[in-house]
Amino acid sequence: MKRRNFIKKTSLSTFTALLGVDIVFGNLLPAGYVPLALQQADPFTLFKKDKEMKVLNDRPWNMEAQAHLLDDSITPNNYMFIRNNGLIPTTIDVDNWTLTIDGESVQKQKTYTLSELKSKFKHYTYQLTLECGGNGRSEFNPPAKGNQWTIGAVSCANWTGIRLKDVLNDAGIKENAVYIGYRSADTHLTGDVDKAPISRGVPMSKALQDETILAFKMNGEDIPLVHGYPLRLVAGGWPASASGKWITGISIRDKVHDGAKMKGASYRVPCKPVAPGSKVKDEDMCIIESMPIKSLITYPKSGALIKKGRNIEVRGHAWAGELGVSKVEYSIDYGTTWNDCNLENPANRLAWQHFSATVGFPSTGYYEVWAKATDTENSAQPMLLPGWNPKGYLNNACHRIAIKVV
Ligand SMILES: Nc1nc2c(c(=O)[nH]1)N[C@H]1C(S)=C(S)[C@@H](COP(=O)(O)O)O[C@H]1N2
Ligand SMILES: [Mo]
Repeated sequence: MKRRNFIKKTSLSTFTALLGVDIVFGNLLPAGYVPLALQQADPFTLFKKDKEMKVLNDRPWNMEAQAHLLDDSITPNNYMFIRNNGLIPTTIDVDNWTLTIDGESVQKQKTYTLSELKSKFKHYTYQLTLECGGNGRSEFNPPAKGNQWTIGAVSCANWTGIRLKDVLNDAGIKENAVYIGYRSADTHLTGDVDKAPISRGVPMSKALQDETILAFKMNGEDIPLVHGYPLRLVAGGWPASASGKWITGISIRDKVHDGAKMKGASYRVPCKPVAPGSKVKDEDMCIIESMPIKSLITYPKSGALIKKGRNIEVRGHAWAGELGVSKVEYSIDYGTTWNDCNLENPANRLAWQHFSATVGFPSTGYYEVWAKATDTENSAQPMLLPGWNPKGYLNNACHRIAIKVV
């Protein structure tokens, strides 16, 4: 009798997660066979992204939105940027997925299954802003290596999960705890299974905040595979690199976490401003924590034509890391004069805030609309580039759109 090798259960669940529907007869797929629908898929189909999203890299996959695509108050999956440091896991077995809490400062190392986590701990839902530390990198000079993000590496989705602090407290936190560090299931680009593509973390104070969650749902559904299915750490307001996807472990550390991309120039900036192009000593680099005040005009689309005499509603979002936004202003004269926008309260702490303004233009011709947000500690966005740093992080310059009045 002929023996057929059937596909492993783990690859089957990954295919199912990618396709978003059950594969009927999936248990009969031959080993090594990739379903046609996935073989033929372009990244937009594969990740269910809008065709106007921009692909920055395909190994690893990195994609960003454009400002006008981010007009929704809560970012839907099809407009959410993708940032991967390694290869998306191909062996997700949800039924046997576990999370281990360990490290020097855990009282008792503990391993939970996904269903234990979901049944044992209370569920919470928050809108959380995630911005890549490198968003805006493309504008720096001298240029910084890495994905040349323009303005589209930011999102604010509705995340549902359990509080990280509830799980950490369940395992027990020793008094000498300083930091947490995550482990995840993606693979290093070299394929070396002993190397993590990324393993970052946050200080205990951030780990223990109410809004720092281990999420299993995004916008009310299973998290899409590329965004961290089946379990994701979400630490809103900090560089999104702190929000580990495909989480399998959290270590409670007795020192600053020293995993991949915690050292050198990775997600670190000069502690004090430096001249563009400077070499900065390792000990003069500081880990990025709360992200700076920033805003984005999501309507109208840059380049819009407006009929003379017509007012338009300009709108967008503003966010300020751990802080709130106290004010958003707009200018149509290159920052010479500013007018207040209406500003809404956030849905919860760490959610972005919506702003709008009715804007009129005095005559026909070319204009720019600039938006400038100020945080609750009175820091405002710089009009043009902020301080240069080796990896091009934290560009929070005012967003500008072009308008033609005809
Ligand atoms: N496991 C894992 N988690 C990760 C990453 C990664 O490559 N692997 N990238 C990080 C970075 S740098 C960013 S900006 C965000 C991007 O999240 P998104 O792709 O869901 O938008 O995920 C973070 N979490
Ligand atoms: Mo990032």
